[in-house]
Amino acid sequence: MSTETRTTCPYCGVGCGVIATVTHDGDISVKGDPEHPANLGRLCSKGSALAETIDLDGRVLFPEIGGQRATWDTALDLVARKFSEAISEQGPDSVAFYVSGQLLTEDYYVANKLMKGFIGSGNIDTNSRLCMSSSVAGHRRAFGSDTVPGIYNDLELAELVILTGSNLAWCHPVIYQRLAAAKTARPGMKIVVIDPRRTMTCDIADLHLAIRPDGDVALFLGLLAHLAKGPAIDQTYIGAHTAGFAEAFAAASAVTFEDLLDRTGLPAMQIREFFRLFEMTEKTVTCYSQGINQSSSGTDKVNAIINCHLATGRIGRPGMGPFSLTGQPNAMGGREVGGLANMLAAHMAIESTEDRDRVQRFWSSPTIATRPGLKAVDMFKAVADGRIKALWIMATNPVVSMPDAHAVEAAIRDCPFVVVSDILHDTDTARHADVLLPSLGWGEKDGTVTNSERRISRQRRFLKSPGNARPDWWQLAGVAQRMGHSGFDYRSQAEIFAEHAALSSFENEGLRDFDIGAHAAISQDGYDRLAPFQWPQLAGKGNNETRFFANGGFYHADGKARFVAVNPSTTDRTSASYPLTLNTGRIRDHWHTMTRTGKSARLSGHIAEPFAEIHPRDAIDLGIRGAGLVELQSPRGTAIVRALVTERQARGNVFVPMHWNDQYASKARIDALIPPVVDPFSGQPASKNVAIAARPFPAALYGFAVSAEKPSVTGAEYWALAKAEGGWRTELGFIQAIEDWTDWCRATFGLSAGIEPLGYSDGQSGDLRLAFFRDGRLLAALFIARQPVAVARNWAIAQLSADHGDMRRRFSIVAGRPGMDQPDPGATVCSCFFVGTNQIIEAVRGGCHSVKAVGAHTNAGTNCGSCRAEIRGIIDGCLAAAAE
Ligand SMILES: Nc1nc2c(c(=O)[nH]1)N[C@H]1C(S)=C(S)[C@@H](COP(=O)(O)OP(=O)(O)OC[C@H]3O[C@@H](n4cnc5c(=O)[nH]c(N)nc54)[C@H](O)[C@@H]3O)O[C@H]1N2
Ligand SMILES: Nc1nc2c(c(=O)[nH]1)N[C@H]1C(S)=C(S)[C@@H](COP(=O)(O)OP(=O)(O)OC[C@H]3O[C@@H](n4cnc5c(=O)[nH]c(N)nc54)[C@H](O)[C@@H]3O)O[C@H]1N2
Ligand code: SF4
Ligand SMILES: [Mo]
Repeated sequence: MSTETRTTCPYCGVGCGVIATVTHDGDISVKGDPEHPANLGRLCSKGSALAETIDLDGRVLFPEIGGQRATWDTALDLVARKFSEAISEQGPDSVAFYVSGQLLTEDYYVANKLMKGFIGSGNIDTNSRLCMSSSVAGHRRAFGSDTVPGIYNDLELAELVILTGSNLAWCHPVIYQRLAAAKTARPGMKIVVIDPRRTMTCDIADLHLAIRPDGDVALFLGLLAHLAKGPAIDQTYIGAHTAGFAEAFAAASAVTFEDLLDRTGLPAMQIREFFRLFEMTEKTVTCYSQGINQSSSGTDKVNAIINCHLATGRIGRPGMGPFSLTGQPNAMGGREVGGLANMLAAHMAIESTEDRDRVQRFWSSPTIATRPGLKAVDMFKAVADGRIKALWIMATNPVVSMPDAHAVEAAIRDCPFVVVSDILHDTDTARHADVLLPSLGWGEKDGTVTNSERRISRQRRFLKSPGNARPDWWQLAGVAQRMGHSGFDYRSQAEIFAEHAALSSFENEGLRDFDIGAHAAISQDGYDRLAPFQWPQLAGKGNNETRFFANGGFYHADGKARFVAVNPSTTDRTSASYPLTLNTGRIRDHWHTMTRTGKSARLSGHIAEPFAEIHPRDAIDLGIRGAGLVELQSPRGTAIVRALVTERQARGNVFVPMHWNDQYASKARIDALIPPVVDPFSGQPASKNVAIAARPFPAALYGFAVSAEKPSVTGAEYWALAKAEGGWRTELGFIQAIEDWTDWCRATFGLSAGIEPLGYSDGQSGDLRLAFFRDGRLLAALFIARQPVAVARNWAIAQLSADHGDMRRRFSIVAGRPGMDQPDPGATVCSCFFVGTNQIIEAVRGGCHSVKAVGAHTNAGTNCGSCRAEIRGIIDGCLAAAAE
């Protein structure tokens, strides 16, 4: 007997449908929902590993005040009292909420309602500020509303898909797979990737433009000027549905071709080829994500792209349009409820007296925020300088993810009253909470999310609530009621959703794009059965047209779109002291600050430590060796990570993932290096273009360890740990040798004094190996060397689960060059079937020259498919090497 629950993946904005199966003895498995329109059964590596990330290890299960367990009543009373006191003493703007695109719509709705309608401040901002706010600002400038015109199917229908500032293969893997499948079916389809790095997404690209950081505005201005002179310009559309073309064209024409070459750093041939493709292909979709949004010119980049689509009338028709790929599972839902400091609710504007009046009447609220609140970066500045007295952080980890992370951490630490609602007990942010509230996580909570194509899907619970954890909306409503506010006596998520839907259609009359009035009277039963649907869905209208703007109908007062005359900005921030440009972003198998994906050995095996991608020639200039450690420095902070020397990287650029934090590494919180530079329109931080310096980290000794218990490392300047099958793996770097390695191991790996190690040490080479056993099991093994340790990692990890009753086996761990005589699978490529690089190379050498053949031989890439691009890369690499 088992039960199946249809729900939605809690990770990226693709919004895949998931079927979770719980057997009678509690085993949980997940698979893609074949009926969900976003994924039609597919899942990526992260989605496939969901069942491994929902254990209760590390969870916060009871409210805590000052680190001590408390009841909900005491905790919520205290929160309500502290917020009320601050408001009565210093006014409503002395409190703030910092929330998240990972909240469900119902949670988000209640948070926004409480802050804007009842506390009466605009001080609710969200990590979407760091994520989508430039797109929101760009949409509002162009369309008069925050509308994503297209749908996923447009990518499949298009003849040209441009991916700019998007690593689709790793960040929206299921859309990538849909696109790759469409291209296989219609090989004539062209794909252009615009990214300073050669990412895995380039695997399906016909053209990769390795653009100079922030060269995008110039490129799309150049494109507009080019289009205006050729056959693709659509004067009819421009005349009927837009305003401001002449000014935009003048701004675009001001960029000379020389200037364009200089600002983009691209060869003239490539630029011409790109312009020609765009000009000749009516069915063009331009997708963009953080390489566009996270920039000091992010909003201008968005408008430069939209300008080109408006000028050609290629918007809102099948296979055409600008397409903002949203990051978080509910980035869009947050925008719909107005969760950003400069929005109101249901896509209404905080600046509009009419809108404010309408929302206040709908809520019957005592007050309403009269002006936008503080945007994330300014909000934390206000926390730092004491203007904010009480702060509630919910479902986000700003000590890791905010720019100027050290300053943000200090601000949170020193703030008089901080509430953190999270699912985990130990995060870099939660450790500073005065009140820590246990939230329900994915699988335990109920609600809705909206994906990148405006599709609203249910997340459904299939697990019991652990400990005393409660939904985020329940926590907010409890505090609201204790503060004396009416209008928060919700009994269920369904009631909140119904209210949200009713507000969306309240006095709407087609004035606002976001309208889901069809669900305004939804019952509990209807909510339980709610199938994924796209908005708008008006009352009494059934399913509507799911694209916007093919025939105009924009949301500016005159119904016309606006061209925006943007200027190319100069964004080379490097200097003699900080000569390199730091770019940051994501890897395939980790999610943000790793609180969930870090729990999965499978996902952690893909890339197990923080790294910096550096071009080989820069590495030579800097004296940095591949696999050595590198220290990165900006005026704000430093980080130590592994050097990954690769030609995929452009010269002068360094890429570091955003994921690692103090729970998993000694010093890899990369946001500590990022200054709080923001886009002037959206307030979104420029996390991808930061001047830094790099130098080799002077490690005297390197180490690698596997252990059954989670290590607690001291004495190593560099450490990075990752979950591994049967325990943990740890990479180490020491400036000085440890005096007594046996004692160090005991303290680090929690070994009792009675356990004596098996050891080997070579004074001359500096190699040292220690292994500790109990009852035929390996408890911990440490490998130390003067060079980066050459132990086969997956072999060493496998020893944690192997039987070591036999002494000879035990000796094999410390003898010779461990693992070198055994086949080492190499770094994990396919995390579904645990297939490593070396196994794939072996298969290629054995004659498998296609991804399919490798899959048939090793299983790699045959489940979720997220690694297919990497497999192809390995095949190409092997074949190229063989041809040399
Ligand atoms: N595996 C995984 N997937 C995720 C997430 C995750 O944490 N892990 N997070 C989700 C979230 S919240 C988000 S917002 C999305 C983000 O998804 P993406 O935006 O696709 O991811 P990033 O890696 O942040 O950045 C994309 C690319 O922008 C490039 N870039 C940097 N500077 C420039 C520039 O000036 N111009 C151009 N054209 N490109 C540039 C970078 O080199 C990088 O390859 O991913 C979502 N999906
Ligand atoms: N340098 C650099 N910095 C970046 C970026 C970048 O590309 N470069 N990207 C930015 C972007 S686009 C984003 S979206 C942010 C993401 O950054 P964050 O939002 O800080 O990252 P997460 O790890 O997703 O944080 C989510 C937190 O919520 C907790 N959580 C999970 N489920 C629940 C729940 O149901 N309820 C509650 N209350 N808590 C829950 C998790 O344990 C975790 O602590 O980072 C931004 N920062
Ligand atoms: S693409 Fe992957 S992470 Fe994104 S929603 Fe689908 S399964 Fe989840
Ligand atoms: Mo994001």
